[in-house]
Amino acid sequence: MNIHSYEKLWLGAAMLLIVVFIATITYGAVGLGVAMIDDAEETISPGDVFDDDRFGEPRVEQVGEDEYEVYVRAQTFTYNPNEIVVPENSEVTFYVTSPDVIHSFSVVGTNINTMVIPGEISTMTVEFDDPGEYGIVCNEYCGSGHHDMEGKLYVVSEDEFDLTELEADAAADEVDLEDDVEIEATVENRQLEAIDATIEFELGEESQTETVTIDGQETIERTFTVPAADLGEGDHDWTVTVDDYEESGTVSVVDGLEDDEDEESDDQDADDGDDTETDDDEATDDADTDGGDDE
Ligand SMILES: [Cu+2]
Repeated sequence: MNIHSYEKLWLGAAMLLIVVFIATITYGAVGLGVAMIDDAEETISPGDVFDDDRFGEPRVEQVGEDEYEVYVRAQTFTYNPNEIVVPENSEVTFYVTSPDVIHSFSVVGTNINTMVIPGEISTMTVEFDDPGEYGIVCNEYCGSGHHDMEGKLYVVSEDEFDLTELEADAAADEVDLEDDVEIEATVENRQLEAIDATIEFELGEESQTETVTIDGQETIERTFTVPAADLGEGDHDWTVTVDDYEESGTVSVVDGLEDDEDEESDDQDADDGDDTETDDDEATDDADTDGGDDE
């Protein structure tokens, strides 16, 4: 049988191509460790994802000097956290799972690209040397909102990076004119190293600034107290600022708020039918009134 020389050439090229493909896949699997998620990895029941220590509250965590762990929940049709911030020169391990359907977690422009299967935890470790901004997209069709499923990954300079969290609120939204208005703030430093932070309270015209050092993985609590009388009746805006973080709200100072409440409790006493006590109270009240009249 005579085979044309060109045909021999193409046959040879086709054979070579097959060998190259097999070699590439083998190198990827053995050399680079590219693998499908399988049951050999840790599993999690999709129904327990929201109650899980790691995935119930997805977040970035510092685990070593330049080592971070990021827990991500891929769910219809968003990523939580939706914006991930890590520092440059860091080694970051991503743990991603899904409570609902199959998604993917792909960081555009990097080789982070994994399927996210309910019940499985996809794990990838990546090194980020330089600051940058990357889009995160889902490339597994997951439903009607699939095209909107996206997030952001920011790699920032070490100076810019922090894991500080501020929570602040008023002890009560309505305060009697005779009481104190209290604004409570909690500042958490989730990094391993101590940080210096400036806590600034503002309430109406009043303000207070304090510089604190918060040890690694520690939380501090501060309360800013202002007598309601100093603020006067009405609504007062408050703001708590810790470096770049800010929380704000409004407190109302009401005259006679407590009197209203007292009347309500008095009514309750009367209903209880403890007549003796009520009589005593009335007797005292009368005495007081008399005393006042005399003056
Ligand atoms: Cu999707």
